[in-house]
Amino acid sequence: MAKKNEESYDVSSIKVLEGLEPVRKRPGMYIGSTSSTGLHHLVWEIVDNSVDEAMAGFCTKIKVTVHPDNSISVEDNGRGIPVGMHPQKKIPTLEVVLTVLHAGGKFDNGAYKVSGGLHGVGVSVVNALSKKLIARVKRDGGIYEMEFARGKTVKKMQKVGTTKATGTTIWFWPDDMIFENTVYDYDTLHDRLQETAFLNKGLKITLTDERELTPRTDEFCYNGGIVDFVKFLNNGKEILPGLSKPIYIEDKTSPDVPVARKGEVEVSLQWNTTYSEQVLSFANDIYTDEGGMHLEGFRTALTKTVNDYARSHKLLKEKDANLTGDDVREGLTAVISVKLPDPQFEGQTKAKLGNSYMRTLTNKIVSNGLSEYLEEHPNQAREIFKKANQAARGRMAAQKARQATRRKGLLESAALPGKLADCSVRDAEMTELFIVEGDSAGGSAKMARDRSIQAVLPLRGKILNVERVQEHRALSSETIQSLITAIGTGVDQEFNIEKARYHKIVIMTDADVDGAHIRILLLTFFYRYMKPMIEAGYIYVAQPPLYQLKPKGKKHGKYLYTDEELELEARKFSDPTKYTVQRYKGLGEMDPEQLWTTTMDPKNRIMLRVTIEDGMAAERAVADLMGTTVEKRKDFIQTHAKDVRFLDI
Ligand code: 0RA
Repeated sequence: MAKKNEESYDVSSIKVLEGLEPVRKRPGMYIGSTSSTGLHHLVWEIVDNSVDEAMAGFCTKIKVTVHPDNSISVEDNGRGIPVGMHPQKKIPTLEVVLTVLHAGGKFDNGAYKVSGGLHGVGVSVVNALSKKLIARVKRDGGIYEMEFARGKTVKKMQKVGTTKATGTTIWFWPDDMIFENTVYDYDTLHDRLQETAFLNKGLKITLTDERELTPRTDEFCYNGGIVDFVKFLNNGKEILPGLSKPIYIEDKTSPDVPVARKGEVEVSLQWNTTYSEQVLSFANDIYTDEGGMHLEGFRTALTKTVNDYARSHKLLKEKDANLTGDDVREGLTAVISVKLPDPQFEGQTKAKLGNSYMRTLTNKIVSNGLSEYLEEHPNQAREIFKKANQAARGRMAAQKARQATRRKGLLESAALPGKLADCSVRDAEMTELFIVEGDSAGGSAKMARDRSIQAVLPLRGKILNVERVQEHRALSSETIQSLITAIGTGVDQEFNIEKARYHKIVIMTDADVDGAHIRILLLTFFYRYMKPMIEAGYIYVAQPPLYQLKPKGKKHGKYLYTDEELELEARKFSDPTKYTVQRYKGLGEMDPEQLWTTTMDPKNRIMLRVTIEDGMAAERAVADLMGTTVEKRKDFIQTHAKDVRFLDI
């Protein structure tokens, strides 16, 4: 990343709008929420500003530090926030940028900026929501410092030294009057900053955690950019022969194109031998979870180019039907990253790129780049075709399998699986289906349940890992068929949430590694085949107790659900001869009455609702866990077996 020459900055181009009171009054409007997500948003806001400097060619390094008191500093070697007097406000521009809403004021005409939606709300928003903030700027030969508290200036700007270097350091302390908690999560920072580094080839981002006795540091710098990103996503998976080097396509509009239609497109692709696709799209470094024009353009180009190649090279015969988009994307891992001066973010979560010219541009660039690649790499082209053709056959087989189940369903008039112990109430809003591991626990659950509203479906053994087989195989598995018929919604094109026979589907497994495995396999099934059920909040995980602690001589004790609870409770006795602890290894060790009171009784039980908080993380976790590497999966299951957070897969 080359540093451009310093350019003079016209301070009058800063647009002055309003003070910071509205931000403190309604923080959610500016950073989405005051939960942990909002807390981390403060970091993204500052880092995005530094990344803007990088995209404009002025910054090569960003250093993020979590200090022992959970304050954060972000240091960059960009141009530095301007320090000259602001002509209207008669205070330093630095102070304007930090105390006036929407005073970002970077009018580098046609520059790509990280902005849109909750992004790019401005450094002043971070200032408003910090109990203390120190800004240090190196610019115009000097080092300047100023300090704020809750958005108000505490120390006026001062020159504290001289330097030839340029850059900005923002050090802030999130306000505990605003945020529910002010503790930063290292993994969250790690993952996002790594992603930012992947998307900005050559930009060096370091992350340091000073909260530990021995500070942890990670350094992200990828000279391969999104090619390295794709390799990273495919790490541990078997790659299609000859494709160990991901395909890379890049181009941009010519200089004479007006700003309103200007753009750059970068795409990297690599197929693995699994059956799922993982295509991540970004616009100006923002993850576009809902896709949009760039993704549409990419998809159309990919399908058409592969079909055209297959036709012209006689891989597809005249009588053969075209490959579908799904066929071509089976096993595909790809990253699409576009840059444009004025991105429009639309959709439910403002995560869908709306600028329609980006569809045409992406389509054109990907079509040209990919057809050139295929012509120049005939062996790879043949492998890609083979994979897609195999997918097409699988798809046709799956279609037949579905038609068969539909016919069967009609003939046997909604035959429910024999193992299902259904409930008597028919109003889905009131009813619950417990999916139970093993016949014996299934038996206990059947006896324990409230038969009017609770149904029980015992599963024998493990369910198929749907991530590793083609759809037609998954759908012909007996266990999976019984799940689908019991739930009633169907899958794929036939999926209809209105037909759900229960609005609570409860996964109830043993509290051991096997139980955790079955739970993940079930969640993977729901994620891949019935995602709207997760989105609707219909999927739950039961929490059976891990222990019962009984005071000596007493018949009944207290049920405990975590190791921490056990420790707390045991401490109340301190003399270990005064109590006994029973550990429940499986549901089968509880009698029906215990199972009812601890785990199934709606008045007492603890259930966790499965959510998809972050679509991309979910996508990655599922692919990671359920892809081909056993090692990664084992690792995850063992570390997360008792960790309820894994639910936000
Ligand atoms: C206003 C104008 C310019 C840069 C910045 C702000 C700026 C903000 C942040 C926040 C973190 N790092 C930053 N780096 C720069 C443009 C300056 C110019 O044109 O010289």
